Amino acid sequence: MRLDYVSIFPDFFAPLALSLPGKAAASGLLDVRVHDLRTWTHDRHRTVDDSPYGGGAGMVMRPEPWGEAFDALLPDRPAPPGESRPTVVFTTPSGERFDQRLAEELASRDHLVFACGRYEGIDQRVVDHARERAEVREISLGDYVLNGGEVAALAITEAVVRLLPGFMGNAASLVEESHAESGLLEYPVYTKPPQWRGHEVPAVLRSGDHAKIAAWRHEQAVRRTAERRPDLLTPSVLDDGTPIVRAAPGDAGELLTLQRACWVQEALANDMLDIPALHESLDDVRTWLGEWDTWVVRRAGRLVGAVRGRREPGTDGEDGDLWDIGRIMVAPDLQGSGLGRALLEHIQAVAPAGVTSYVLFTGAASVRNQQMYKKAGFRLRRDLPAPPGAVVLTKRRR
Ligand code: 6GU
Repeated sequence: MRLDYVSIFPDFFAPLALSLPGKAAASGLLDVRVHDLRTWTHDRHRTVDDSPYGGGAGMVMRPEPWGEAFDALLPDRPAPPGESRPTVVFTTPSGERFDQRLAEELASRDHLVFACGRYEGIDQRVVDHARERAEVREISLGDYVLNGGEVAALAITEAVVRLLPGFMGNAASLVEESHAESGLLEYPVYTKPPQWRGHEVPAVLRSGDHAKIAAWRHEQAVRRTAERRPDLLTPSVLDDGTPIVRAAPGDAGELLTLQRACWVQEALANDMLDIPALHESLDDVRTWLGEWDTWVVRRAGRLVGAVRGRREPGTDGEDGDLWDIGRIMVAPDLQGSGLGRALLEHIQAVAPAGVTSYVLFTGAASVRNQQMYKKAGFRLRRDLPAPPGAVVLTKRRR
């Protein structure tokens, strides 16, 4: 992954050389470049700001140096097929809120350019111009104001880079780390000694009873979340407030209709008439409804979306650590509305504790689906077996 930083205070990025990203850069995983915006000024005072049109307090960053910075850092030709366009991240308190989901999205990119504003902001035309040449995100860390976007860019970098495969030994260290995906805050953790300054490690953690420990941790996580972040406990709803609810047996008929509509589309896109889901009967749908955790969305009484998830049995017949996601279906007139993405988010969130990875399949030629899955942090796994005409994607749970 290539990372560029443009700022009038390039010294802010010195920590990148010593921290974990520094090590990743040394190993070749990251290509990190820091730039002084004033490189692209031409006057004696190396001016980057001026007073705002329309009046008001403070100064605004002039567009010309930014334009030249983009000329230097962004390719002037469209991305070759299979390679993503660069993403320009403007760090600004008026941006969208940064969170783990956005970190995952940025981690899937090949090239991030951080444009760090100072003063009252950057001339809006810089953002509009960048949109013509790259994917653009305006991102804020939260509802408070920093003097500039440099510290925010560092925070975003750390959250993104640790998600890259091959980073910090990766694998196991990330898996157990956070309950973020279950929508709960982390439970409290303890280590030796068992007694310290009059405080004791809870006895259950020393009992060796793994089921009891898991239950205690879950209860603690729920309690903490209710106290500190009650907003996280609200049930899954779409942006407009429409709830995502568990499917009922009576939904089988409508599910079959939706499935036919969606899988005819899949069949045409992949030039494959023998996709099994296309040929299921009402009884087939009734049967899988009993075996899968299935969720649906209703709008004006009509079933417009669905998704199902199921735990893959482990090798020993016990519950496995893999959550199999499938049948993400959106009514044709609502495709592209974000409903599929919301369903995908939801089915990950409801996976039971103990699940450590998600897996899903889609048509090899279903480009739009694959794009959505990649945006959600899934990775194409050509190394894993897939049914004929399909591809498999996986994602680690956090
Ligand atoms: Cl990204 N920039 C600035 N200047 N202030 C912020 C921020 C960003 N996020 C929160 N406050």
